[in-house]
Amino acid sequence: MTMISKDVLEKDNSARESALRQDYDHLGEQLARRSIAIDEVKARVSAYGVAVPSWGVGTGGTRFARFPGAGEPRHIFDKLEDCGVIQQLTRATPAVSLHIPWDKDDPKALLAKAEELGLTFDAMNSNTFQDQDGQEKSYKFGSLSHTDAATRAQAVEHNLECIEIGKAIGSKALTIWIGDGSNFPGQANFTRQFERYLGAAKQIYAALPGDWRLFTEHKMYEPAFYSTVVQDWGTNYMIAQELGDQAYCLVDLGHHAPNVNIEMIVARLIQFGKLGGFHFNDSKYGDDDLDTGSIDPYRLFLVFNELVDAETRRAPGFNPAHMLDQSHNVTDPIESLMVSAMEVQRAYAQALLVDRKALEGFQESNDALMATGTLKTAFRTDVEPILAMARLEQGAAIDPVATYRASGYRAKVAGIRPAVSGAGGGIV
Ligand code: LRH
Ligand code: MN
Ligand code: MN
Repeated sequence: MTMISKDVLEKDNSARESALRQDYDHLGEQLARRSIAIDEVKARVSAYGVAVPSWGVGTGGTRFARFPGAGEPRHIFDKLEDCGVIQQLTRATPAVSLHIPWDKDDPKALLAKAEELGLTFDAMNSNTFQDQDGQEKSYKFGSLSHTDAATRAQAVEHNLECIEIGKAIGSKALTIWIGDGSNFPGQANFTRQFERYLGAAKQIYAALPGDWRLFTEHKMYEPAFYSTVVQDWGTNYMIAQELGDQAYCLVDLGHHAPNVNIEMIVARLIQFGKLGGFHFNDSKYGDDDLDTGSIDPYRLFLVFNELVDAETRRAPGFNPAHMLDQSHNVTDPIESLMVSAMEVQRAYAQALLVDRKALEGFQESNDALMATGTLKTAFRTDVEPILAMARLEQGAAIDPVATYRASGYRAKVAGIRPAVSGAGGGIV
């Protein structure tokens, strides 16, 4: 089942196809002069996918307000349909990452809907950073690191349930992010709190199927503003080491202090076999959850430069999960997610163009200027014809946003899905 009619897609593509072919051939000639085979780059881009977060297709919000758009998804099945649109038009997002309990539903129905739309499920995300209606113990003072054993047990239990749901829908990973921490100096004993966290995490790890991976996600602050239990990649690495071979660190690009060298964190985690995956987004100040590549595309490229470096030298155990994690406040979330997925692909394609042999030579001879210029040459290359041709050949849209707008999808679903009021405040 396709969400956008083939007629609309083909009409928009046919208006753009001949210009694209000319651009692709021209870029092919330019790359050939650099001894790069454009078709090989295109093949790797075509094989690349980044998972969409189910929570990203609804309009996000800040702690001040949420301004819902038209046709907001009512439930996970609407969300999956929106994800189906994104995949149909970009062919860059074959999987969806679910958040439990936000997306909790009958696993058989979830699987059937995903199959119908040609989607699969990526990592499961647990949620012990909010209380749910009818929940016995509150997470106000923490979850996996709570002082109360029964609260910790409840949080563990929730993670085990996420694994069970994941098993039924073909997921192979669980991502844990907790908001636990403290707001006042002295409120929590750092050491005992972390010990409690590790104890609880070990219980979850013990229930992990043999072919699953556990991703723990660090974040410097928020919602806790004085201290956070899993605050940085150092703590995250210790967790992965303590838990075992199936435990890895997840890097959300927005979860670091401004100016932190994220690409270097990525390199370190790769070197020690603990890079689990990514939540891609962009930020200016904190965990802004802005569209990937919208603020600092060069940083995204530098992250991908590390990934392609690892891929090229076949770093042992290197197999990171790629996911988006964004909040869309002022755009149509479908458009933002399509553009973001393409930005991730763009960074990948650009990183594939880096002349690694030349770079190594410049590094060895300490030629800083030429080394950095080698990266810049790749970054400056406009790879759009490669991405667009990869889409066209896979039956997707040359210009996904244009096709999406031409389809009138948002207006159509707005006629079915009731308007949602933004009155009453904000949300995560
Ligand atoms: C925390 C986070 C984490 C959550 C998501 C909703 O800031 O990045 O990944 O699961 O946001
Ligand atoms: Mn995240
Ligand atoms: Mn976040």
